[in-house]
Amino acid sequence: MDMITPEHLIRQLDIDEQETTEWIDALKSVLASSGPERARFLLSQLAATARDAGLNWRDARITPYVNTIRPQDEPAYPGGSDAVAIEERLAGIMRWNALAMVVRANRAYGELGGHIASYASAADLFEVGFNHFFRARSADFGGDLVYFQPHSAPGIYARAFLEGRLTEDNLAHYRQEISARSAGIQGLSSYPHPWLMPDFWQFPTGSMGIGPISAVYQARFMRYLEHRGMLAEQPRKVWGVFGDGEMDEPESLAALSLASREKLDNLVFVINCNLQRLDGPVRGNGHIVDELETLFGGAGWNVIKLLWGSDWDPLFARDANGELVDALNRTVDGQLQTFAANDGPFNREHFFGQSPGLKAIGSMLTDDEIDRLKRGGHDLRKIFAAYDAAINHRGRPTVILAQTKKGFGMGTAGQGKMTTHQQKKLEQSDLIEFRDRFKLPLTDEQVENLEFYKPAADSEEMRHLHARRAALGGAMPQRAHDGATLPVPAIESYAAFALDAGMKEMSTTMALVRMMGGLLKDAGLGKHVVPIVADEARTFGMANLFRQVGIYSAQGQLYQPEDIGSILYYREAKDGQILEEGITEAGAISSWTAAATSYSVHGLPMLPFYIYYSMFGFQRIGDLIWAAADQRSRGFLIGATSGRTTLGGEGLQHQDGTSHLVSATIPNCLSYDPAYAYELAVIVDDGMQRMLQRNEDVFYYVTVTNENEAQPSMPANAREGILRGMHCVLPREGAQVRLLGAGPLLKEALAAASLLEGIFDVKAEVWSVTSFSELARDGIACERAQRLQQSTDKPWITQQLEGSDVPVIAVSDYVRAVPETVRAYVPAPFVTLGTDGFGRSDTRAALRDFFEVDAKWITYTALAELYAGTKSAQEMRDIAARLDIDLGKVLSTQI
Ligand SMILES: Cc1ncc(C[n+]2csc(CCOP(=O)(O)OP(=O)(O)O)c2C)c(N)n1
Repeated sequence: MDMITPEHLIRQLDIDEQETTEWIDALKSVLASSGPERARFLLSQLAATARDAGLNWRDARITPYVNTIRPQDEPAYPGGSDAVAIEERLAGIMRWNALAMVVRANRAYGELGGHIASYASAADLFEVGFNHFFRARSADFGGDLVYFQPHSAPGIYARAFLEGRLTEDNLAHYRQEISARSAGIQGLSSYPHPWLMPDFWQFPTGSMGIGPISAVYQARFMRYLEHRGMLAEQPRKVWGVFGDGEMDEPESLAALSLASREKLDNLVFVINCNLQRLDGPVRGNGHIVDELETLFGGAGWNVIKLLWGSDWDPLFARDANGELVDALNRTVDGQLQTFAANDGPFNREHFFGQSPGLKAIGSMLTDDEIDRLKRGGHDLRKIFAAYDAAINHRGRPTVILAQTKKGFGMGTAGQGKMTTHQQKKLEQSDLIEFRDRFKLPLTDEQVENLEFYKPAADSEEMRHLHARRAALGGAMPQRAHDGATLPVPAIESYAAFALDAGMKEMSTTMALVRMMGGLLKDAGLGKHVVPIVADEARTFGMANLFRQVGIYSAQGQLYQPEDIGSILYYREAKDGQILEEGITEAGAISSWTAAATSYSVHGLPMLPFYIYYSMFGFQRIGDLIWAAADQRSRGFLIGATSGRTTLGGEGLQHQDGTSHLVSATIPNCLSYDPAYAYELAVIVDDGMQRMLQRNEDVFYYVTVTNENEAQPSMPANAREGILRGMHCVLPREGAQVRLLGAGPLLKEALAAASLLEGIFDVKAEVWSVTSFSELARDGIACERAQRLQQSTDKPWITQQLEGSDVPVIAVSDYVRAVPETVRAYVPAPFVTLGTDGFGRSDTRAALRDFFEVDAKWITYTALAELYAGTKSAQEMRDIAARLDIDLGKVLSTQI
């Protein structure tokens, strides 16, 4: 049987059928006599001839709406028909338990939500994976990595229940993590969340698009580790099972060409094409499968269409003149959904009734058989064939476009219904129909009570289930955290220059890059450091690292770089250490997450530093950072060229005044805005201690700037204050005002102290605030402990500032909301200055005046606070005049 015949598509346009037949016969005969290689050669010669003749012909990149793998090319199913039958029964049981879990939870608490229809469509895709392909990590094999379609989570729990990894109690606490915990039970999280189920889920996928891009970069990072000799080269795979609707997310498609460029044949995507998303069809008026075939194929992937089950094979065999294939090509997805939602007689009338030829094909089947005609993604043999082809394909990643029915088996209650995604409750009659459909040995009463079903331990199903997982190395998903540590070098070994800077001029970016250079040279830690950039290495002064450790490239360097003669030449190497991702922050953060979770995913701790334009971090890719947090990432995010006034010249889109506001909302992210190189050194040292030695699931966001500063040496006893959020850099006995400066604006606060003392004879004390968010967290924790436990501990900021009620003025290069977070813990009058409003391009001096955060404005603000109610308006205008500031100027937020 020859299903993929282009004749079907072009017949209507054919003006000379005999000529066409001759050409096709010629190709067939070459194929038969000389094989596919020769046939391919001839086709490419024809294409070249067409091009030369200016025909402007291109392959449409869409094949007919049929399976890619021909029946005669399907491998035998391991275990034969018995295995298929057992696994079908198992899939039915999983479906039931998943459904019961969701319906039960919602019977009890209507607000809990959950999904039945997605897993109902994906169950067979998962089961073939679990029974034959997904290999667990073991002592001598790193294991496959699987990204699970998020709202299929109930099905994955259902399997873990049968495997004995989860109990009925767990299942009964689906989506009830909090009440479960108070009963001493592990509740089941809504979607895959490593934070909430740290022994179970590896990858958070709940936010659409995160899974696909992460899976690509995960596969790439695995290669990186192998090419650098840090992981043994093993035939491990990264599998990603995603929804067809999810493929509309920009992130889902963002890294397709990277995957083929890097020849990631360790990557398999399975797209569950149930043709529906939440509200309705994914492409009601077209074919999502065709669209994805074009996109993936165009990006260089191996595309396998898995559209129809084995029971269609005889129908195609009868389709001598291609009417059936034509009809499938013509039937848009919205209509296919309608066919899924209706029964045999409807399908006979409206699909097979389209023409006499189709009618004849339909007459081979009873109404019931038509009703049960399977889509490819529900046929274990076809799925096995597709997966087998995928894992054996070399040189390219593979995507399997698996057509399924959303709500498969939910009958009139849900299968193919527009509303099926949201369905969480089923009538008793629907439940009975479901039981019968999947031949579940449950009484009506058990169905009514939504009892979970587990076959006896010695049943064929359970023995098969356990034997298959044992053969594949154990249970999945499983998240490991075996507590491996890395040696943290002594701070002096890489940061002595910063601790003992002696007023040498340098920017904090420069200091960071120098520290990283030192860490890269460390004998123990060095090779675990992963510098990551998205095409800004030169901006951050990292070009020296190109030569030192090389830029990772799977192909090495196939060209002589233009700058080969220079010391800092652009060096790509197969064992290069820098991940130079090009202009994709989404890609770079995905690489960072892969490296930052390697301690768990590969049992190999790494220390990634992703250095980027700070404005293009939390604002641009905040959701990917949130997912990294959920995944318990450990590493450094370095927001370079940070601040709204420090990055002079770049203007509105580039200047960052908000990232610290966002980063503060991530519970396991510690954010710092250091002013000095020695502060940075202490933060990097502490971060490494906590993440690499103490195995804490935290990560760091540190902003650095490109403003050169005279860097002081580290004062004695400053470490604790630096880490807790503030320390005093200019003590003043009898201070009349306290100035808190953060990051680059500490310099302005110090200059203000000079102005205050020099011009106005006012004594000012100056503090460096390294982290408003850490001060605020500490404040919240202390305040709560005072309220709940009658604790007498005071927040760090209160301890530092108490004993005096002279005004406190805080300034940072971020919006005022950042310093405002500590207001409640400041035991004195408190004024905040910040950079609210849109950025502008101009000099730093002009910007700081514009945002009212420079030394003059800090001075004026301090005096206004100090003299409140004691000086006249004219006296204040005189002060402003002495400072050369314009009190009538327009506010930055108003223009
Ligand atoms: C970024 C993001 N936007 C929206 C959602 C809400 N959402 C959850 S599932 C879903 C539909 C998924 O459709 P599809 O990918 O086709 O999967 P199916 O359930 O049909 O298998 C949506 C919109 C989400 N989880 N993440």
